[in-house]
Amino acid sequence: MSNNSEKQGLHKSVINWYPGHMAKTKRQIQDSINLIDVVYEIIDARIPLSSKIKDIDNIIKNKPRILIMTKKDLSDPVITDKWVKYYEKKNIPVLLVDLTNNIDYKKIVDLTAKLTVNLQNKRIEKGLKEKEIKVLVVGIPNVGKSTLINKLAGKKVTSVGNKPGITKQINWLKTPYNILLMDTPGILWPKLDNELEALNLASTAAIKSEVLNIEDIAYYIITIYQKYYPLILKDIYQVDSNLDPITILVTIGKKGTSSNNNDILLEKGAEKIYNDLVSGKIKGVTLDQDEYAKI
Ligand SMILES: Nc1nc2c(ncn2[C@@H]2O[C@H](COP(=O)(O)OP(=O)(O)OP(=O)(O)O)[C@@H](O)[C@H]2O)c(=O)[nH]1
Ligand SMILES: [Mg+2]
Repeated sequence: MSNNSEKQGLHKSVINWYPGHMAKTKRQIQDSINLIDVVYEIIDARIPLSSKIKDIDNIIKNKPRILIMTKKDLSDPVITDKWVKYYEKKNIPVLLVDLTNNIDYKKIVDLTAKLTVNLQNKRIEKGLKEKEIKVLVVGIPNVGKSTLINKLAGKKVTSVGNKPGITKQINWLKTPYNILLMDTPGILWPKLDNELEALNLASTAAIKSEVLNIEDIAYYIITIYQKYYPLILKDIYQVDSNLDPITILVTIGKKGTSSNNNDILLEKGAEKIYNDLVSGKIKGVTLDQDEYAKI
């Protein structure tokens, strides 16, 4: 990886992105954590390692937690299964969901009720009525926090979008399940000093493509396809997966443009590769392969 990165001119100094609202959100979460009964920690099934907030345990302390892996419809099912087992082995309750359907989110309601049954029973024993369960929904940008909240609310109560930074402030939102949800802006760690991780975040639009460089991101995506998913190159893009990544990008860029300028073709190819992955047109891809976790 470091060789590729040097070739592409990817320097650590560029990967220093920490908008002010993230630090603020983190502080606000820490200030209200005592109110919270359950935490939904949201990660993207395509990057189950890179999308996990590094200091999450410090933020959410020992609150009951459900690790929710979204975008199961977009990830590689074989590798995803390994990641689910990896987290389950760490005794973290994991739910794998596709938030584009109307079924999967119900598993979240059921597990929340299970995790809070003791708390509710204690109240009933004391003659109190069941309390509304306060849930913190936390994760990096663009993993589907607000989409999940809209599903649980049964209607659009918060904005969603396929780019980072849609949610700008903390909001409390009601659901019909006696669950009150706290939507939060995506947070990241101050320095993205792991290049592979930064490329994974950029390839799934958890950070803006401008934070790195679209050609570097596309080059990286091509290397992933070459190593793990060569059929995507062969069948979807009709290119020879054994060519070097730059030639592959230029070849893809040629489709739909009359230019002969290789720089323009490279840029067009890079944009196509990036947009096709980010938009979900390309499915069945996991960027954090199982070898990274030695699972
Ligand atoms: N295919 C697919 N798309 C999903 C899924 N969950 C969310 N999305 C899409 O992912 C994008 C991001 O969703 P949001 O709910 O805005 O993400 P967020 O975590 O709230 O993002 P920020 O507010 O920017 O932190 C949207 O385009 C959603 O439609 C899923 O399970 N499958
Ligand atoms: Mg949001």
